[in-house]
Amino acid sequence: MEGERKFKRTLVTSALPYANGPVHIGHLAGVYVPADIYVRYLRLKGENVLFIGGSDEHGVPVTIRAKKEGCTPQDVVDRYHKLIKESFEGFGISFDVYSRTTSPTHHKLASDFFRKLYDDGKFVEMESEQFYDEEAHQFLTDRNIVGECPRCHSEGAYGDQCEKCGSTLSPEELINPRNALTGNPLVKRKTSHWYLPLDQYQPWLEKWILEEHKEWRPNVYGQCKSWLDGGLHPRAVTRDLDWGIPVPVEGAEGKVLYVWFDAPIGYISNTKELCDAHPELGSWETWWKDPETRLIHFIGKDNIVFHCIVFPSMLKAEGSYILPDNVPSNEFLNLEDDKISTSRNWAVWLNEYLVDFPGKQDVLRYVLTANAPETKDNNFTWKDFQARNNNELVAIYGNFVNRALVLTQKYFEGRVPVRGEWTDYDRQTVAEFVGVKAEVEKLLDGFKFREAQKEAMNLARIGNKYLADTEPWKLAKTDMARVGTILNLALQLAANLAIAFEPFLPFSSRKLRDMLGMESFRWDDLGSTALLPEGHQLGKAELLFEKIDDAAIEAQVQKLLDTKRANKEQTYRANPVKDTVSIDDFAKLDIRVGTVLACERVPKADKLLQFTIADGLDNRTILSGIAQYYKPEELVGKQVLFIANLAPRKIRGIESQGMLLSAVDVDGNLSLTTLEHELKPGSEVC
Ligand code: B3M
Ligand code: ZN
Repeated sequence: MEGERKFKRTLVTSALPYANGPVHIGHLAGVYVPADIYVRYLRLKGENVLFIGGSDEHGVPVTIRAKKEGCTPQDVVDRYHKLIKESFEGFGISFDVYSRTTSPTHHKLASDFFRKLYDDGKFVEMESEQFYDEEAHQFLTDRNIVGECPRCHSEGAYGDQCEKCGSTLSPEELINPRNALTGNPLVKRKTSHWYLPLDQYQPWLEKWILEEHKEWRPNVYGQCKSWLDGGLHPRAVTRDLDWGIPVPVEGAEGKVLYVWFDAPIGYISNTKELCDAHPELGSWETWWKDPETRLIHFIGKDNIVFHCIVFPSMLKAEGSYILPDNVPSNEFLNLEDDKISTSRNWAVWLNEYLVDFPGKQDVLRYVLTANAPETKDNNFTWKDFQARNNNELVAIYGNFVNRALVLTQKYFEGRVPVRGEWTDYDRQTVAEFVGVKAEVEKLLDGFKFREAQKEAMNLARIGNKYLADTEPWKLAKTDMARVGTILNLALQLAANLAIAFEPFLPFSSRKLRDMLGMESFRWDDLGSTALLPEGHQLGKAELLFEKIDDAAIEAQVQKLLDTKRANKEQTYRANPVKDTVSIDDFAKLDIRVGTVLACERVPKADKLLQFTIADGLDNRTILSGIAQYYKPEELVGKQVLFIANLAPRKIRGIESQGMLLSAVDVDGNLSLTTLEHELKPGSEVC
């Protein structure tokens, strides 16, 4: 059990983001900021720790993006790997390595890993029927198949999910399944794949997780339990796809490792790349195979099953690896009460934030931690962002530090004053802040980052209260020695803040250390009242944080409103275009303008309307199935388009002499085509 084991080193991984789009605040809040806080904390304590990151560059979404943009999958991942890496650097996410799953090291390691399991007989090979596009000579994955949703009947539902009604689907359920990109119809064809028989690992997983890891976060433990209670099934670890790591087995041409098989191995490959380049860190195998290594995976909640069930089963099957000690996973962060969505562009993109708020990385780090979705989904709003900056960072932390420094400049020429006898009140203040260290440690060790940051902020609150209560500016005329004692303590507190906040707000902490001219800088010094020696010369006082005004916030809100509007204009993909026709074929259709002289319902037919149309020759009767959409009286007098030479047909005993043209959208909304301005009846469409 946790706590009884002794560890020599900690290996921290954070989920490898898909390199098919930029990263947003949801990523930062869910995974990278908490992981970075944890790693910085351990480093500050002098522990042996590595922080592994990288891009996940395989998988279907990359290929879809490439096809849409008319470039290669490699182009896509090159572009986004760079952008993502820069965003993380911008926010001070302090990876020891940030590599990518297209690297040769990874391809070899993942391929060898698969081959070992294959040789050891750990997979089962099974045949199944999958959708196949005969024209493209290609099996299609769930995401590449679209069709009509069997639940809400909207078009464009994916083989795994309908985005309109949110139902989870399998491709078999779609009505009229087609290739999402080409619109080609699909057939079923047999294919064979390798499966990891998770059912065989079930008893072991039950013991390992449900009995031996009761300390995991309730959301993580709960999700694992419900997977296990539902019974595990074999999972395919290969795919028919041309983007990924080729399956290293003879006769497996055209097949690659499933992205969720290779991606977690990326943690291992990236560690290997790092250790191979820096032998002083020890061998990668020590980090992954020595039981004295503690392995921690930081992930988002949609990745729990892969990190707690699938990957550990792979590691167990391989046999020589350690297993994760903990998998701190966050819930989701919403944005302005709406689910963050890459496809709907509903996000605050990190690369854009860095441009819009230069130098304010810590503000976002602070707000995302203060609002971290640790136990339930949480919400980010720009108003809250502004309030937390102005009322907490500026008014509490920044204000305290600034007062301590400016007063020291004013009365002591920027030198740490001599400390006299402490009063009872001083001692009480010290007692309060000395306890902060143990409290923050307990919270960080338990992955409670939100609470931990709050506790760190309390140091600044204590400082503010101390200065407000002791009012050194009033004593300056009468008791300079007392002023010195007060400011000495205030400065020691400020130095404590620089340490306590380093994991959370590294940029501000750096700035504060520079202002204080701090040399010693260790976690263990937290709680000390002698961090800055008497007479020590401080640096220049600058503002740690600045107010964010309404205009900056309104600009961000406006950006989101623009996205909402753009989404209303296009949230779907229209049906693929039908086969090409020649101009001669088109010319055979005689489309004309008619004026509606009369319109009435057809008795006993709730869909039909009967129109009398003036067509510039004789009037004609046309039936149209649009009664659900229009009241007959509102159409009289309108000009419409109709096909004049369609063979007449009898419906309900009435002859319909043509067809009115209407348009219908994917949601089933219908509009009759009308004219932009009036023309003579019988005018021809050309
Ligand atoms: N790329 C999914 C994600 O970005 C996936 C994580 C892989 S971690 C090995 O949410
Ligand atoms: Zn649906």
